[in-house]
Amino acid sequence: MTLPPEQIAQYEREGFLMVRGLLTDAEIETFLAAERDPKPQRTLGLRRYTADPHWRYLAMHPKISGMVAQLLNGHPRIVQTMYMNKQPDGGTGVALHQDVHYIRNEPETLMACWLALSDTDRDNGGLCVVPRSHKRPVYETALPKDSREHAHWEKVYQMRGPDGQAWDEPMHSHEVQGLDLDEVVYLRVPKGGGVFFTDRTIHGSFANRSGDRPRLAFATHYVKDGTWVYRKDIQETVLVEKCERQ
Ligand SMILES: O=C(O)CCC(=O)C(=O)O
Repeated sequence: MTLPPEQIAQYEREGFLMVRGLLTDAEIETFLAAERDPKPQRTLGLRRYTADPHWRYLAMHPKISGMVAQLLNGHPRIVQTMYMNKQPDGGTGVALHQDVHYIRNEPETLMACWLALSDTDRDNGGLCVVPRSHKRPVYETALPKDSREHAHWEKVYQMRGPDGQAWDEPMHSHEVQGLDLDEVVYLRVPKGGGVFFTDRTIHGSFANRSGDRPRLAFATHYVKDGTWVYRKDIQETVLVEKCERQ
């Protein structure tokens, strides 16, 4: 399964692309069953895909990584993976942001594939995007305003440039400023579907207001081979194996 030229053009025009049927129910159940039975060694955070075969499977998935290769027009490397199990009745989301704020990279090739492991929509805190925002400059940011919608965190990251220079950079959760909220599109992504988006595409999510539907999602961030990632904790990227570039 590869992306036809119209879908690649749509991604380039809109800054995101939703594709249904990327994962089968069996693939999802295998992942979720392993999550229900967590092993103590699985504490690698954003790099868990390097040690956990279930996380690695999703990050290296041949169908998905083949599409990523098409969209990047080159060979993908994995930067990080995240599993987001957003619980009903108030599990919080990630405020509207551009990934390039959190993960500076050069040349700027960072992109994500966000996979729905349950049916997702506005009610259970599904993914939102701002179409065509990827062609805009990087936005100003400020702390997220509503703690019922978005959790707050802060952290100091070690950075290292390609010339070996090292420094510390404090970061915190934020939301982009000056956005017209009417531009936000609340996606309905069925279980097994996914959304590809660029590192400038404004995206995020809100709290899960459903009474009984967890919002389960798995995201992998990729760069094109040859890209420098500044953050030291995720600098050691991993080349996708057996990626079929179309
Ligand atoms: O699903 C969410 O809540 C946000 C995901 C996100 O920010 C990402 O995958 O980069």
